[in-house]
Amino acid sequence: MYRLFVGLALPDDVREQLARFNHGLPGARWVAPENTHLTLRFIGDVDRHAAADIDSTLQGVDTDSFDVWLSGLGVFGQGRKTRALYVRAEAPSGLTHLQGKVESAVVRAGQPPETRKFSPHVTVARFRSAHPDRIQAFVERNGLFRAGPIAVTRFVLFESHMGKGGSIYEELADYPLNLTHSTKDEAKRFESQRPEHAVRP
Ligand code: 2AM
Repeated sequence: MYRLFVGLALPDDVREQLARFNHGLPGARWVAPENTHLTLRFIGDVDRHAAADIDSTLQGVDTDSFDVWLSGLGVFGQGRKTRALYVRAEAPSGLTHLQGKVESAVVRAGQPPETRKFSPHVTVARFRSAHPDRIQAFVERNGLFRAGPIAVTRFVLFESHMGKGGSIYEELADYPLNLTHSTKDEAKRFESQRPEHAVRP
């Protein structure tokens, strides 16, 4: 079985910027810099045939590249039940458009539709038992965090491997977006960081 999700990889410099958060909040389990990503669609466990079908419909996604910005912090859950700390992602329209296309492709491959609303974010920490006041203070202290523009010129089918030290995400396949003028130069920089070992399911 493959535990899959579709998302955006982040350039190394943005991962480094996010890594600067990784202290000063007791009880937080920080996401390792190499694992930070933006989830477009969580799929879950599927067999090899379903994974190949998903790969095939994702290859048919035809849409333009765009820029995304990271801006400010937020949390999922409330009070002692706060589950995650994230950085908000913003893109005028490109991100929602791509997410819609990915959703249709995944459903066309036979997966059940997503019922939750898309809220673009990059998770930076998770909590087992949260200290709400400390988290609130941390969010306020780092509220001015900004990164971008980040050129989104491809999206990725990730496999999640669950281990003792937390999950590790492997790129199984990636899918190029049509390059637009504003993202062309950024794309070259991002392309040079792309792993060479991405393998189709
Ligand atoms: P996140 O984007 O908020 O961190 C791989 O597990 C990715 O899929 C994670 O980034 C995770 O959340 C996202 N995801 C969404 N729904 C999930 C679910 N039901 N179980 C596990 N991960 C999920």
